[in-house]
Amino acid sequence: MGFRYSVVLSTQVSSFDAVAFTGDFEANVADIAQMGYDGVELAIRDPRLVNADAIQRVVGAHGLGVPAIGTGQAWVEERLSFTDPDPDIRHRAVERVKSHLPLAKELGAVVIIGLLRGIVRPGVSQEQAESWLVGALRECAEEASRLGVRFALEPINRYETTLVNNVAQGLELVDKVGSESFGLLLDTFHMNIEEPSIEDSIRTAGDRIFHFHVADSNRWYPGAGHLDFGAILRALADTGYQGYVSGEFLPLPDARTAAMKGIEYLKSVEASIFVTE
Ligand code: LER
Ligand code: MN
Repeated sequence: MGFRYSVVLSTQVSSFDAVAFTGDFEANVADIAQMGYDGVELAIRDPRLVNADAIQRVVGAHGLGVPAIGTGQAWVEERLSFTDPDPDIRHRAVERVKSHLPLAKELGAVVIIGLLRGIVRPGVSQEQAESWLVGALRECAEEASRLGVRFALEPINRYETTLVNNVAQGLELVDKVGSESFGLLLDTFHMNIEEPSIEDSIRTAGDRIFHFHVADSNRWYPGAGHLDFGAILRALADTGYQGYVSGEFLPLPDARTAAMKGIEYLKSVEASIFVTE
């Protein structure tokens, strides 16, 4: 067996700091391929601002896949969210996610719902926010199913959102939305803060894991903190996960060094745990 590895690359300059690569798209794609990655995860604020054909051509020319498209910049830069008290903002957030689906279909990518879900805003009850969230996800699920695209919500730690912090809450939401097109993105950085046992939660999420982010405990590249990536990759493999293991870590000490050290470390851990197979 063997995992495929990818790393996050932003198609626009962004203020989200755990996106390792920004800037010249083609040069970055070439660099990432050279390092031994199998794919690039793309952070896209608005699909209308990117040239889908150019992306496909550049990525394909370097033999890389695109496992996932991140949408969080629409929250970071524009404050779109599924749980804003303003119905127009909620509507625009749903439309934005729907607008990612055709590109995701072309690229064979999962669309990520991270920060775009929003937070419980002052004056809004938790129940109300959750009900808006389920409604928005159902609307997206209908379109995703129609197109045959998968999308995934990422449980995010309590310091970044007040909605869906852990795997148990994520799975509850998956049940409520009730669509085969909708699953979870698990991220080891958030799991380290929120899960009693990262490995148990991975096993519980099982085939609902549509995508997987890796960063170490300090959000540096894997190997720079104290997470047990041997146990984590073992648990992920046991679920039958067929997707990519995608690096989303701080560009420290710089983006290239982090990406290189990250994949080197993950491949060595993988080799050691599957040595007998
Ligand atoms: C996005 O994938 C993520 O992990 C969040 O921390 C965004 O802030
Ligand atoms: Mn993440």
